[in-house]
Amino acid sequence: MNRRNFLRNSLLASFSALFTNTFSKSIGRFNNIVLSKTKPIIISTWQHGLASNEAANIILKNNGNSLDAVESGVMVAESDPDCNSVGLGGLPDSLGKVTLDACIMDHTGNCGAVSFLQNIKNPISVARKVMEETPHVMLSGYGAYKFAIEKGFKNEELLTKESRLKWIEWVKNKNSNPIEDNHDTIGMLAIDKKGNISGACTTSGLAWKKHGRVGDSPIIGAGLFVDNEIGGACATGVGESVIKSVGSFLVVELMRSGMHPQEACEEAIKRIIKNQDYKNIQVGYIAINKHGEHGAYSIRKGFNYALNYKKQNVLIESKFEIIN
Ligand code: SD4
Repeated sequence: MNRRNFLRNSLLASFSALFTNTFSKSIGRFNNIVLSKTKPIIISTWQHGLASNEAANIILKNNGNSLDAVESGVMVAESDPDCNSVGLGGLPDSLGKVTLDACIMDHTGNCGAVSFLQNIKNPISVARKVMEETPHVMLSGYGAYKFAIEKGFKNEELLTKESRLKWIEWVKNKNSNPIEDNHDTIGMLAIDKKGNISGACTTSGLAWKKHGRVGDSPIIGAGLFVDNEIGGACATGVGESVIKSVGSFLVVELMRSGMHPQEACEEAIKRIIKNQDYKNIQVGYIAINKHGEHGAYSIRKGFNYALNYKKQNVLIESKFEIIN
């Protein structure tokens, strides 16, 4: 590097340090709790994130890595029959079939996914096997099922009595509230003690969806994205809107350009509002950056997320763009 470039780079570095400092002070308004700059940290979508965070935290507390943490964490929601939008007990599609989507991504940028998977309770672990034991990123439908069975997963009926009754009700009336019926996907991001970030996202997708429909949750860049140098993001809500805006990738790229995770989530939601018909939909994002700062934002009221850091595990109401 010549002297001129050196001086220019030094000036840029000082300016950016000053900017980051001022910026960090000004972003205190974004979160309803004090900004965390703590590792480990775990953040996940919706109320069931609380129990899932606990499981992830056991791994991180014992010096485990973030990949194991997010897998074990979201498995709690997948295995809970009362979680109506994830794994066992998930609301079915229009034919009464529970079809699952999931993906996982680690700090090296490696990732795996399954989509349109049936009769396997923990799709996140199948996604991890796709990542670790195949040269591929995603397996789908019967192929994903066959792979899971080969790897020792059990065939299980995932349609619970309660979900079946809700489906019968829907078949009779064919009316559904797209906002009310469609939340509970779990997306989780974690940073371990080494500072490595991983993420996982798993869902039964939109209730009463067309048979064969795949949402954003198994799609790297849409439902989940992690870049260990920058941070990670997850999405929940109407997957079509997230896919169209490549939501989680967008949030991470906005953080790369200097935005705090809160600002990045807000900008990604505003992008949907600007470019799409958002009237009857909900989308929410959560994000963390490399420093352990977090953010969350949704189109409308009602989205919440679970944050585990500094020995606390709390449910926080997300800020949102519009009231109804
Ligand atoms: C999907 N994004 O399949 C999922 C649904 C969801 O909270 O996130 N619900 O479109």
